[in-house]
Amino acid sequence: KHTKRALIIGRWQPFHNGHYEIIKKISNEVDELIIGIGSSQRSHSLKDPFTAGERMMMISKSLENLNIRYYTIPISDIDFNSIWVSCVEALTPPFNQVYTGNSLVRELFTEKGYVVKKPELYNRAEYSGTKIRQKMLNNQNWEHLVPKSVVDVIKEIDGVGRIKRLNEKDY
Ligand code: NMN
Repeated sequence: KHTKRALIIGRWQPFHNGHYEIIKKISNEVDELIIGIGSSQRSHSLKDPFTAGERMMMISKSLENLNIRYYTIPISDIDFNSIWVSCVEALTPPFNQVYTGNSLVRELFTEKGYVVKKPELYNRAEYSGTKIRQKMLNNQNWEHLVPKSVVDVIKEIDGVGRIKRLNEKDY
C-alpha cells in the first residue's frame, strides 16, 4: 500500500499551540508529514522574527513525543506564483495531499491537481502568531500559547529581546 504523505506549509513565526494541535490531528490521518518552512529566507523582522533554522528547532523539539515521521523543509518565497508549486515539489519528498488555510496556497495547489484540505483551527483567537508576537513586544504573557520547548528555544536565542530591539526607533 502507498504511503500517505501530506504537505503542510506555514511560516511558523513562532510555532504555537494551535499549530501543534493541527499537526497532532493530521498525524492520525497520514503516515508521513512534510512540514514546509515558508518564507524561509525571512528573519529579523517584526512579522518574521525567527530564522528557518530557529523555526526548525521549535518544530522538532515540540513534535518529539508525537508518533509521526515528518520532514521539515525550508522553502523560500519567489516572486512568481505560477511556478511556486513546482519549486516546492523540487525540494520535498513526493506527497499526495496538502493542508492549508491560506487561500493563495489552496488555489495554486488545487490548480495543479492536488487534494487540498483545510486544517481545523484550534482557539484561533488566542493561538495566532501575530498576537503572540504582539504580546512579546508588549511584555504580556505569551508563554502559555506555545509548547514548552518553543519557550526554551526563544529564551536560548533571546527572541523577545530581538523583537524589542527591531521595534526601536532609528535615529
Ligand atoms: O499559511 P501561511 O502561514 O501564511 O504560510 C504560507 C507560506 O507559503 C508563506 O510563507 C508564504 O510566503 C508562502 N507562499 C509563497 C508563495 C510564493 O513564493 N510565490 C506563494 C504562496 C505561498
